[in-house]
Amino acid sequence: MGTRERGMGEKAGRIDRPGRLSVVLSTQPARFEAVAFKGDFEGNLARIAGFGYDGVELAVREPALLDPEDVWAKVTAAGLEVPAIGTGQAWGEEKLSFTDPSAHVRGAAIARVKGHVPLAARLNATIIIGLLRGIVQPGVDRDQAMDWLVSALQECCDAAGDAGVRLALEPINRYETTLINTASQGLALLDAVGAANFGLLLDTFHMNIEEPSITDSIRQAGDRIFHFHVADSNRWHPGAGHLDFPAILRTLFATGYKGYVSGEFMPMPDAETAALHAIKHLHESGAVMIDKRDTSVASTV
Ligand code: LER
Ligand code: MN
Repeated sequence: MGTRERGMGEKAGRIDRPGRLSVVLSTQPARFEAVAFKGDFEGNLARIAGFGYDGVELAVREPALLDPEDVWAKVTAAGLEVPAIGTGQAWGEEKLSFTDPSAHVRGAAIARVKGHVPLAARLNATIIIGLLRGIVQPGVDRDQAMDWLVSALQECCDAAGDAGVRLALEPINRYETTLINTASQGLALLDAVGAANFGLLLDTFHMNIEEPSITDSIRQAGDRIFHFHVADSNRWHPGAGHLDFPAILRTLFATGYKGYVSGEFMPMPDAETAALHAIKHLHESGAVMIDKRDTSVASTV
């Protein structure tokens, strides 16, 4: 295993680790509890790089408040990459969604996702469609909600595709949404939308609740996995619960997945301990080593 060439912000003694790892960082204060890092953007970038992560997944409520060049410069100065941008705060804080009965709200949700495209293009990041898809609201027919969802996603995929940006739909457990809880429902939605730049984000926390077998569902999703979230069964860091991360990561990398493994877990017992334990446990779980220069698999632990 050789050391990797890194750009600005390289830290002495930094060595290969399993896959490329990122952790979620909110660009502004947020209520969502499974984000270990919030506020003090540059300070958190430095801390996260110092823990040994390769990247940060940014949780962004309103991209219009950010300058893509400024974000890119700060992330790059810290020696980090941004594999993905989360959009769910627009639902959590503003209740924007693709499936709201109000055409005005649906339009605002679509505009918000399109607003993420310049930032995602600058950062070479995938745009995550999580809770922004919404729920089947009272008085709305499920087929109607699905029609709104499919056409909103087609419009967003078109806009993102023009800029070379990908979107990833995240199946989310039944306690948070009534629309798309499982990987197979996600795959059916991908087929309905029919866009090459549209894939899945699988999250081990949600999968543990909804999938009969996490590894079978990873295999089923295969090369349509665009991004991957890790938290343990209790939504603490990997290693704090009962999920089998060696089997999960082995299966994920066997699909040919070369993207980031991104930590979305609660800051328990605190953010630093969680971030450090996550790296250690994922390493001990025997993931594959990925060479950042060409993103090909370099060796297997
Ligand atoms: C977002 O990635 C997620 O996993 C959801 O649980 C957000 O509530
Ligand atoms: Mn997630």
